[in-house]
Amino acid sequence: MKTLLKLCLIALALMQAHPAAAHAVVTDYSLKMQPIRANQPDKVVMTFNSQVEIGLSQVFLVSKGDKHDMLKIGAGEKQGQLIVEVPALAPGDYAIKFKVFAADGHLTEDVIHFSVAQ
Ligand SMILES: [Cu+2]
Repeated sequence: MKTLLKLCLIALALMQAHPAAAHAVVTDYSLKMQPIRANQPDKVVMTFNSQVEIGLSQVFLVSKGDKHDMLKIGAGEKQGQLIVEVPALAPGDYAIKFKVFAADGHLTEDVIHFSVAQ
């Protein structure tokens, strides 16, 4: 299992070193301008520099205790835009962890940390 994990990490590192411009890198996300409001469902808009294969991509909400919940995602209005549906959250610290496939089939994995204010 550990070897497999190591191989995955190496593969991921190689993928990220790949110079193709089509790699999906997050260029903007709505949390920067619009924080999530407490105790009501909300949406996060993520913008990538390339088209994203929504069916192959996964977005998780990470909450206290390293709890992962898969979030519903959909296409945004613009190309490379992803709409993430966030359930009602209590105030606190969270993260959005995403594994996104670009149109060229390469995987990008990253984490965005955010807080929900009282
Ligand atoms: Cu690529």
